[in-house]
Amino acid sequence: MSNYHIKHLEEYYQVYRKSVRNPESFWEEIAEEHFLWRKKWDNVLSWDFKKPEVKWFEGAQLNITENCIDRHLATRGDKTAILFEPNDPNEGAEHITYRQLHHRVNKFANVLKEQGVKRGDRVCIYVPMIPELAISLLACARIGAIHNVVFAGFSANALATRINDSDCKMVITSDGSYRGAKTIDLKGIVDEALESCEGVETVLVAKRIHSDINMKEGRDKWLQPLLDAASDQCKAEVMQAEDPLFILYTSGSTGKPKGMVHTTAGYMVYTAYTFKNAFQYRENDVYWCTADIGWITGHSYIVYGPLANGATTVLFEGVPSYPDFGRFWDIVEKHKVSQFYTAPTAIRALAKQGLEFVEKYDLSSLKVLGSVGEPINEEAWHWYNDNVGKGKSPIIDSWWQTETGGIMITPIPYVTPTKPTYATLPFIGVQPCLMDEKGEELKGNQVEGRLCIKFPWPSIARTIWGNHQRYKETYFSTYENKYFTGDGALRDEVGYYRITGRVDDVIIVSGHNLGTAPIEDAINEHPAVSESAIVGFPHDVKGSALYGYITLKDVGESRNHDNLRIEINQLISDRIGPIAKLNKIQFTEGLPKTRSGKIMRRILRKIAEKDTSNLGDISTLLNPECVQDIMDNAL
Ligand code: 7RM
Repeated sequence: MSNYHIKHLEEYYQVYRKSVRNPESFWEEIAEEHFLWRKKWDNVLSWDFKKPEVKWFEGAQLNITENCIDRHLATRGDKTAILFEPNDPNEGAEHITYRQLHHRVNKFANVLKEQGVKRGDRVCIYVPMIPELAISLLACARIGAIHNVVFAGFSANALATRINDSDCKMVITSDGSYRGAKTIDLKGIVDEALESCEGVETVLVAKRIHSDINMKEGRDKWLQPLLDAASDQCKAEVMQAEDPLFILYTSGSTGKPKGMVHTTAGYMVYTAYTFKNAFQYRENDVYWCTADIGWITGHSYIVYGPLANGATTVLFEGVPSYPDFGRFWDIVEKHKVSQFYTAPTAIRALAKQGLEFVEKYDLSSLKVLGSVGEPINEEAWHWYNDNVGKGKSPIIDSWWQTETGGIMITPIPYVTPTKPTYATLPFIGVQPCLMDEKGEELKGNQVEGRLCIKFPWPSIARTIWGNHQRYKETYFSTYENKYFTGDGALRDEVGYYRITGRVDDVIIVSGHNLGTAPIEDAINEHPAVSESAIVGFPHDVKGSALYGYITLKDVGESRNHDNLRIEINQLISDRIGPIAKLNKIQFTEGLPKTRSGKIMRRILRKIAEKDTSNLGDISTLLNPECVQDIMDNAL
């Protein structure tokens, strides 16, 4: 038991050392003591990063839903598993207990079976943030079907690509979805996508907005009547440890999206163990991650990790700005949220709104604040720390990826002293290293390089669906025998890691390697600045020079832009050095972002390079309209 819940720093170092010296016996002990197995493994780990091939707990048999639901029934049957907070606060929250979740997942699983879904089949889930979304993932897992969740903000084209690539035979969706004051015609998007998806036989439609939609005879079926008629008992399919649990697409910098494949046992063990420790979850806590289940953060830290720990996990349908910018804090107060996990983009958007929205609410239930998705800039870190955490809730800046399945580098709250903008120390069992351009590992502290992982952890993605070669080339070919993350990082004098941004964002100015994060950090400290993004553009003397796109807090900022430019460069000069001063500064109305809130520097780089003939597919952006505006005003 002792290793499962880390409580102080010395213990962290001790358990960490153990996990690195003898990973197999370490993970075996965790797996042995904290999960329900139908059969134990024959072999804890076999791996070869050259092939690449990784297998954890081979020979073991289990079903992840028995771990996330059934085993809690005896002790937590009446505890809230999922706390659904709808888009419209007046609709009222819905508490789904573990017992109710058990019934609903079983019914849904039986419907899937009746509709011809078999073990190993792929099911596409294109559902907004309503309980049916979490339940549909679990229903697939119950019967051994492989879920492929597509974020319900993606276009018909993006949806069709993902359905076809993984050859899904069924799509689960809803009539429509709410997004603040707007509704979205999801079923219409599905209909359009399916015009180019021949393999889809059945579409199950949940009712959410009660809109008048088209139902295609023989293909489309309303979900509710099928659920009503189904039995609430469904035996869990006994799965092999390495059977795929799900596919989740992540966009590559070039080419089509990559269907990352996660398997069952290792993913379960790692997401459960990281959840328990990175959030210090205790039995009566209410935990809330604001991500969408359409991203890996939602898979691992709304659904599987929390439920495997018998936690109460909030599922929020809405947006931070509806009915006003106090919505997050209203929910924290109402449900006495203890752990709150969000993204820097959301923090910056809320910080821009001023303090009155935060100060109105009682946030004293909060114990842990989390950040994920992008480097959190210093200014946003302090805003979060001071105004949300009131200086007493540690911020866990957690670094990880769709490919890693779970959190890899993070402070453990109340254990690891935090440091703004630092993800700090590797999680238990994670062996990061930094590499230089020549492929040599940088030893010791105070070094900066490319972030790799030397040894497999249980939830590493096993392949790219249908393209193992691409998996090998993308992650295991840059450095021999190492998993390459694509991120740059530095290690400070005590061994803390700071992620400096994607390596393709690293800009070499007059021979100096500059990461985007520290420069953006300095810029964002300026009181008039809301957000910024830095890219390089060709320069005859420096090789590359810096181009900054900056969004001001007050769009109609009346101050002289030239003065602002001088002040901003002065700040950069003070914080980093004159080498990092910007050659060009363009003030923008907004920055292009992915649907999960990451700034798309690739597009900004093209504009800075004056190469806008091929911007790639911008239709999946959150705000494609800002691209034209940026192009029109480019310097
Ligand atoms: C969980 C998630 C992965 C990329 C990753 C980084 C960036 C994520 C942090 C971060 C700095 C962080 N999965 N990233 N977390 N950068 N600090 N705490 O976001 O597949 O969608 O993205 O996101 O570049 O490689 S993801």
